[in-house]
Amino acid sequence: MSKSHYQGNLFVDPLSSETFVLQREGLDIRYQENWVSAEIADYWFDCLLSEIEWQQDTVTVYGKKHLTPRLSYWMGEHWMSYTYSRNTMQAHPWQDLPLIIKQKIEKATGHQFNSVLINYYRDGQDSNGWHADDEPELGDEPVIASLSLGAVRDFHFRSKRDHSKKHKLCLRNGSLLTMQGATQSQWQHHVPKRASAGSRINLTFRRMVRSS
Ligand SMILES: O=C(O)CCC(=O)C(=O)O
Ligand SMILES: [Mn+2]
Repeated sequence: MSKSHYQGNLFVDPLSSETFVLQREGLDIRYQENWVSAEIADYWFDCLLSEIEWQQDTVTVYGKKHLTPRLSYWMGEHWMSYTYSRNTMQAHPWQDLPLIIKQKIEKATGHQFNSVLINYYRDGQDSNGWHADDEPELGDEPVIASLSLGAVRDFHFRSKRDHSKKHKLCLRNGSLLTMQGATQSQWQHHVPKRASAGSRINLTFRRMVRSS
């Protein structure tokens, strides 16, 4: 594990130079760099960029509507709806490539998923604010598998109880981050802006246990 992959002061259990697990204070994550080769990651990036009908959602914060600073698209089973920041969204049907990726991730992680939220960060000005994926639709202690394609971006965690407790990863092209246990109930995460970053697509595979 090199310093460039992880900055923080948690105990880290290195599985290999490119894989590590952090399990402490409710944070429970596993990061695998080069989960797919750069060649495959670049190919998937190009396919998704052209095949998905990207949307820019609105969120309501303190009664004011804002456009999210990224584009996104949500796929899942036909019965699914999801409420996020007072917006209820209906899942779009699965497309071939996300379904193939889902199956590959299920095999690698041993966890089953039934939906994916795909985010497209057009450049370093796009971002994802502090939040936790702790909606009731995801059940208790959800497992979320997050595949990164394209530009490297920082990924920060902070404890919900004590915002001064923070940890930071760099999510690289072709990497897979798995978050589980109490990660969503006890921690928040965000992707800050990054000057002059190129474009990036992130897929977070989730298992919805109920509709909203
Ligand atoms: O872009 C990422 O790496 C994370 C995306 C995320 O946290 C989300 O969509 O809930
Ligand atoms: Mn999230």
